[in-house]
Amino acid sequence: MEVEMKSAPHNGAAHLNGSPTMNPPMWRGLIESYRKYLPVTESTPVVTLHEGNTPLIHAPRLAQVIAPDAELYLKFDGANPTGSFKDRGMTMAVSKAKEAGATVAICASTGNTSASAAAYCAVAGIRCVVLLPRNQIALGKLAQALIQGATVLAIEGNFDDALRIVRELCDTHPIALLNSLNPYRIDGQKTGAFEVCDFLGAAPDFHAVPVGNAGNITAYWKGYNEYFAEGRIASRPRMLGFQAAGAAPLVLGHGVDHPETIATAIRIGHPARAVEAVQARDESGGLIDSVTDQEILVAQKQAASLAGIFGEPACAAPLAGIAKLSRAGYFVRARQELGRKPVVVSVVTGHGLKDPNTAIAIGGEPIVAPATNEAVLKAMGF
Ligand code: AN7
Repeated sequence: MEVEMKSAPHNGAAHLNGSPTMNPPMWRGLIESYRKYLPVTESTPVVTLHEGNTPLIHAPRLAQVIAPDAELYLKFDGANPTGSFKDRGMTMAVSKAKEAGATVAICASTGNTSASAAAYCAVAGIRCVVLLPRNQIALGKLAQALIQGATVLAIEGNFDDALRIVRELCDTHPIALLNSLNPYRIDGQKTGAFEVCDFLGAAPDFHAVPVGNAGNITAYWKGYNEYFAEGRIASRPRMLGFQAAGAAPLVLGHGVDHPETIATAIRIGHPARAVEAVQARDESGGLIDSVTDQEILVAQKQAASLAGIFGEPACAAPLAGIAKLSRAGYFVRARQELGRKPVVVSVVTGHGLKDPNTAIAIGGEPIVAPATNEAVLKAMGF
């Protein structure tokens, strides 16, 4: 991977880079690392928390159980500063908002966007307002938005209602829109595809993502296309998008007015980037399918207990989807065509600690034991 080492006039930590005590030097965030692919200029103020550069983790034990005919890699975007992939889009969107002189920014959110927006606005000194569907936000995300100083509005409606309000307010007031309708969000998030290719040295055969508002599948497909057009990769992956069964407008082919799923991050019935998501599916020869909440919870536990990766429920949708495709022989066929196991990347878009309540509900109760060696050995089954 190419990491530019030029001085960064807008990066407050720039003096640390190249310091003899830091070897290798600190990752400077995705704008500095992928600057030539991003719509920034030398005068764009870079608002960064050093997001990106998240690990791509080979997960053979998990693959053995959910997709034995695939080489499975998890792109752990829960390792971003606020714990989700939204930081990739937010460093771009907030940098551009600051460049444009915005003083107030707003977003609707199922949680992660609000946590990320609040953090980057805190860095930028921009007032942040977030609209959240009341009682439908995972605990950690709400905590983040609140402590990072956003004005948090719990809307008596769902995400789609909140997004409609936000769009209308931004049309009529001088407020910066931070949802993924903002094209800079997509540009930031496409760097996830660059990292996958840079780390693997090639494009994967399949790329799986959870789909909610459909910004991320749009962004990844854009990123793969840009690397392909430049000749940095020789092929592009098939895009595999997965929605929760109770919130699956792109599978049904029409909007869902009352979306329901335990994966609150993707509890979205009218995705803003539906057209682009379908385009990514069709151009790549991929698919968008749905999985049940039960399948999601099983896959969340499997990823945590077989790969050590604790993602939030939404990230388990693609893993459940991969398992479903595997059971239907999808990867056996790909393996026969390729003459090797297909490389499948699944993005773990948000950290499991975001939603401790769901994890505890499926994780089971601890075993209570007296504080003696004997009791502990007994509890261990020795
Ligand atoms: C963990 O935060 O929509 O298809 O408002 O938090 O790009 O919407 C979050 C979405 C996947 C879906 N995984 O991505 C929000 C929000 C996690 C997420 C998605 C979300 P998109």
